[in-house]
Amino acid sequence: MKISDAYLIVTSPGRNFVTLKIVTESGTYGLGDATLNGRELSVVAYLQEHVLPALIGRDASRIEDIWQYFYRGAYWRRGPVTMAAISAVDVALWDIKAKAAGMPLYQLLGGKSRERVMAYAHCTGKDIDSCLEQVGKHIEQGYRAVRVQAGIPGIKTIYGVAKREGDRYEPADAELPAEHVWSTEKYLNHVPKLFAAVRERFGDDIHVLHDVHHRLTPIEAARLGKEVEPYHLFWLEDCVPAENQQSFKLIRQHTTTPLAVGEVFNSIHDYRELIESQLIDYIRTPISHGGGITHLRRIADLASLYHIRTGFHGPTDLSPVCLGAAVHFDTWVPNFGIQEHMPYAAETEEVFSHDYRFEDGHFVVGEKPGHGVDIDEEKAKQYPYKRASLPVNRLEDGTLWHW
Ligand code: CS2
Ligand code: MG
Repeated sequence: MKISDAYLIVTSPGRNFVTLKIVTESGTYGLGDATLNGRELSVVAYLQEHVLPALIGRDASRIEDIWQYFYRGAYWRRGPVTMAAISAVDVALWDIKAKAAGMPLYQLLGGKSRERVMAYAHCTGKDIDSCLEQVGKHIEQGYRAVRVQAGIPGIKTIYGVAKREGDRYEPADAELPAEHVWSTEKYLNHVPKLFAAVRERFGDDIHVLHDVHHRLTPIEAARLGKEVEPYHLFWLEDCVPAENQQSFKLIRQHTTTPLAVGEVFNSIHDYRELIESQLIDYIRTPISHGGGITHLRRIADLASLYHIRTGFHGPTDLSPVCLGAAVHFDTWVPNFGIQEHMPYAAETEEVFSHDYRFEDGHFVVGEKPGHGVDIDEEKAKQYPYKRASLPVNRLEDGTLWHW
């Protein structure tokens, strides 16, 4: 099954996506997602210059050997750009292998561990009441789990809340980083009221998640985790920047609130201490950033030894190719936790077709051979790339902080 061609499709239907297409001599092709929000063309250059030329002529069935070739052979190992490139190759090769075997990807991984995959919705609002309105709407749509993010009095622009109702808030439209101002004190004094209000209005059954987005120190995260225990959150996500894995020992000493980490991680080595010391409860690294199916299986298996479950990152800055592969992985993986769901823009759905379904708050995997996602290359041409940047954050005194 020789690789005869490999090329990239860069398109921006609603936001920027980079898709890798690997074609074999028989005509069977596979797709991988190489999108890294705000760094798209870095991954394009890495793939074009250092990966695609070395792919041509290789045996597409040798997924593990190709993974090792681009990982060990890179010398400059790991990092978001390198691992996004390796992830795209890996997912495309698993897509090809499943198509060649005539089976949906989840079968190749080991078959179904569940009929459907629980998702969580993004419920946001400029204030608590408007966030609660969103929670009500999503519960009516069948969601069993909601991520709640609300404006904080005294903070002008905050992660996860659009400036205007209904606008997208995942920043992808600023050519250069917008600068936001952050106050930990204002946030910590207000956000517990959000969870209290959700429990007050909707009771205990709905799973409630929250994304702190890397902004606290360990002791501040410990305070927040402890203070919100009465609201038994499903998880507090990214409560501190996680380069220092030791930080979580301090947080763990103070609170039983479950912790989710890893959307900015890109290899098992980022997790080792967190997993082996059981300092977290969910791993977040998406398949398109963490080394593809091949490496995420390793991370999920290590996590399973320590009672840790998956909770894949899944906002719209990961393409439907990544989500499609994730739904197959989520359907198979024994230590599944939850899958993030943020509906794509209509243009995105126009360019990418998929056979996974979303109904009643859950994903249902498709039965087509492969991961079931395809791209319309003609339609993709209608949406040219436009540079986009994630914001930066400063404290009120001007200190550059974590966004
Ligand atoms: C967020 C992301 O969905 C989440 O958990 O952390 O939306 C994050 O802000 C974006 O992926 C950054 O590109
Ligand atoms: Mg997050």
